[in-house]
Amino acid sequence: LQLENALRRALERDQLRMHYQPQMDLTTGRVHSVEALLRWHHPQLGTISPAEFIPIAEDSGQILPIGEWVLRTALQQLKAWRDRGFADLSMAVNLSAIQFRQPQLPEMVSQILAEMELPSDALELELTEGVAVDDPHTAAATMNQLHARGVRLSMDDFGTGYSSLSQLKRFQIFKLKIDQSFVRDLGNDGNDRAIVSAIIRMAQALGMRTTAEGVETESQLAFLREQGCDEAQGYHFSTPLPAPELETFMRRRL
Ligand code: G
Ligand code: G
Ligand code: MN
Ligand code: NA
Repeated sequence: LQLENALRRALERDQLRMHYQPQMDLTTGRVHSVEALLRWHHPQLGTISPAEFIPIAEDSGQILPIGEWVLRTALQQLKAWRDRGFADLSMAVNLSAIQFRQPQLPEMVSQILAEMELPSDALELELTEGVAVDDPHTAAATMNQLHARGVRLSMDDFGTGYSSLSQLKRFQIFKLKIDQSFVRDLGNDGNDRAIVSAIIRMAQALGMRTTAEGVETESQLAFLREQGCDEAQGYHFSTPLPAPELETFMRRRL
C-alpha cells in the first residue's frame, strides 16, 4: 500500500522516466525501432523495476494515466528523433492488458499520434498473449480497430503464453517478439534452436516480422541471422538507455 501511494505521487513529482532500447534491423545493420521501457526513480528506494510496480499500477487503476503518459512521452521523443534525421525510426510501446481493454484506447492512440504529427505506422504497440485470453472477441475487435488506423501490433514475449496459431493470423500481427527465454541457451540447447527456427519460419509463412529478444552474444546473433530473423534486441547491442545516450548510439550507426 505504501508503494501504491508513492506511485500515485510519482507522476506529479516527475519520478518516472523512459529508457529506450534499440531493435536492430539485421538486414541493414541499422536501428529499425526503439522500445520504450519505463523506469521509476524513487528518492529513497532508488530505481524500481517496472516488473515490480506495473502490477501495482494495474491493481490500483493507475496504469491508465501512467500508460497515457508513457505513450505521449515516447511519441514526443520519436517526433524529436524523426525531426533530427532518424526519419524512418519507429517507436515500440508496451501495453498492459488493462489498457488494452479500454474501449477508448484506439481513439486515444490516434489522438496522440495526430498531436505529434506522426504517421500511425510509426508506432508499434507491444501486446502480450494474455490480452486475448479473457475475451478473445473484444480483443480481436480492438486489434482490428488499431490495425485499421494503421498502428502496428507486436506480440511480446512470444512462445510463453497461450496464443493459438489461428488467433495469430486473425489478429493481424505485424511482428512476433521471440521471448528471451528461447534465445538465452541457443548455444547449447538444440530444443531452443528448433523452437526459434520454427517461430521464424511460421512468422515468415504468415507474413510477420520477427524480433529476437535478449540477444547477448555474437553466436546467438549468427544463428538468428542464418535462420532469417529480421531484428534483434539485447545487451549485445545496447542496454535500455536514456534518450540522449540512445541518440549517440544511433548516430554511430547512421
Ligand atoms: O525494462 P525491464 O526489463 O525492466 O522491463 C520489465 C517488464 O516491464 C517487461 O515485461 C516490460 O515489458 C515491462 N514494461 C516496461 N515498460 C513498460 C511500460 O511502459 N508499460 C507496460 N505496461 N509495461 C512495461
Ligand atoms: O517483456 P519485455 O520484452 O517488454 O521486457 C523487456 C525486458 O528485457 C526489459 O526489462 C529489458 O531491460 C530486458 N532486456 C533487454 N535486453 C536484454 C538482454 O539482452 N538480456 C536480458 N537478460 N534482459 C534484457
Ligand atoms: Mn516489450
Ligand atoms: Na518481451
